[in-house]
Amino acid sequence: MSDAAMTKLKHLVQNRRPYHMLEAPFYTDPDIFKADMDLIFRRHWIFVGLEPDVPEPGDVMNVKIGDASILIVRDDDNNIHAMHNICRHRGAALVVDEKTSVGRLVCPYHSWTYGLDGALLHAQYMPEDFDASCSGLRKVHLRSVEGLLFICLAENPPEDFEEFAKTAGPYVAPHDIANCKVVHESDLIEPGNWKLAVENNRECYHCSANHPELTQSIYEFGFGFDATEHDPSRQALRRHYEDMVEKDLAAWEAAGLPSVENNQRLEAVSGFRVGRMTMDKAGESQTLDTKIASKKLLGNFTEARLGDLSIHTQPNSWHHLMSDHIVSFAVFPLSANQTLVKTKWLVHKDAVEGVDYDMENLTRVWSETNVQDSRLVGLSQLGAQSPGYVQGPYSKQTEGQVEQFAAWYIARLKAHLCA
Ligand code: 3BY
Ligand code: FES
Ligand code: FE
Repeated sequence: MSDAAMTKLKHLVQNRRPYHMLEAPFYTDPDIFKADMDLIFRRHWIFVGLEPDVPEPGDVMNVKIGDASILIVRDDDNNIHAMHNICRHRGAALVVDEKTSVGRLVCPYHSWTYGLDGALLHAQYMPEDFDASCSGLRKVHLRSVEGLLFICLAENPPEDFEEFAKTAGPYVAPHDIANCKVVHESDLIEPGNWKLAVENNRECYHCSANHPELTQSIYEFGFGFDATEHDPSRQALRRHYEDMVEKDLAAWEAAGLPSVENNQRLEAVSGFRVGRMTMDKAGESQTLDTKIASKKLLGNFTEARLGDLSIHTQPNSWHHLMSDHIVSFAVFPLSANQTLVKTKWLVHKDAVEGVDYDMENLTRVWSETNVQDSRLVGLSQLGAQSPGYVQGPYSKQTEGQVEQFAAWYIARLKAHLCA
C-alpha cells in the first residue's frame, strides 16, 4: 500500500463513527480491499469448510482466500492437513480443481511427488545432496472445532481461538459433523463488498420484508430484533416467544445440549457468538413446513425439535445446525465490490436421497434466502458507490450485531495498522 493510501486508511479508521455504517471507501476502495485481505483475511482464523468436505483419505479441497490457494487434504491416518498449493520446485500449482481425490499429490510440471501430509517423496534428477525433507509443502495452521475447519495464514495465529473452540465446541459436538455428508453446495457471487454481506447476515431487521421462506421457521426476535418498544402490537408475540425460549432452553440444557446464547466474545480477536434458537410452528428445521427435511437425525438425536444452533464467527462465517441437517456459510472476498458466498448443506452420512430426504425440500429455504440477501447486498453496494452516499445509522434495537461486526473490523485494522 502506498504511503498516501496508508495515511488515508489510518485517518478513516481513527474517525469511525460508532453505530453508523462505515465510510464509503471501506466498501469501494481497491486499496482498502487489499488492506482487508492483508490485515483481516491473512491474520485471523478463517472458516473454510467442514470435515465432510474431505470425507476419505486422499480427498482434497482447494480453498482460495484472495491470492492464496490452500489445499485441505485428508491423509491415510485420517488427519487433515492444510498446505499451500505451491510446488516447492518451481512453484506450480499442484491442484486446479476445487475438489479432487488423489493417492499422492503429483506436480503436473516436473512430477515432484508429495505425500498426503505434504512431505516430498520423489524429485527426479536432483543432486545427491538435495534434502527432500526441507522441501515439503508449506503448512498452514488448521483447526477443527468439532468438524468446522478454520485456517490461519499468519505465522502466529491469534491465540484466543482457543476460547472459541472451548466455548462453541460443546454446542456443536452433538450434531456429529464427522458423520455427516455434504449433499449440496452453492457458490453465489454477491455484487457487493464482503463487509456488506456480513453486515446483512448480522441482523434480521430485513427478514420479515424479504425472507418469506426463512421466516416460516425463524423468529426475527432470535436474531436481536426488538421492535416492541415502538410497536406494542408485537408485545404479546414477544412474550409468547420468550416463554417458549425459556422452556426450550431448560429442556435442551437438561438433555445435555448446551443451548444458552453466548455473545460475550463478538468483539474478541477470534470473535464469535453461539446459541440454540427456538423456531416457529413445528420448530424442527429451516424448511417451508418447519419440519425436519431428513428423517435420519444427526448424531444420537432422537428428538426432532431441537431448534437452530446458530453460530456466527468473525470475520467470515455463519452456520445453522438443526436436528436433521446443517447449513453452513463462508464468505470469501473477491474484489472491493464482489464477494463469494459459499453455502453447504449436510445431512447424516447414511441418509438416502429420495428415501430420507428430498433435495428440493432440504435446500429450498436457504437457496431462496441467499438470492434475496444477495440482492440486498447489491442494493447497499450501489448506495456506497454513489457520490450521494452518507453513513446511515444502525438501529440499537435491531442492529447491535452489525455494530459489533463493524467495531470488530475497525479494532482489528487499528491493531495491525498501529502495531
Ligand atoms: O443467518 C443468520 O444467522 C440469520 C438468519 C437470518 C438473518 N441472520 C441474522
Ligand atoms: Fe513442480 Fe517442477 S514446478 S515439479
Ligand atoms: Fe437475510
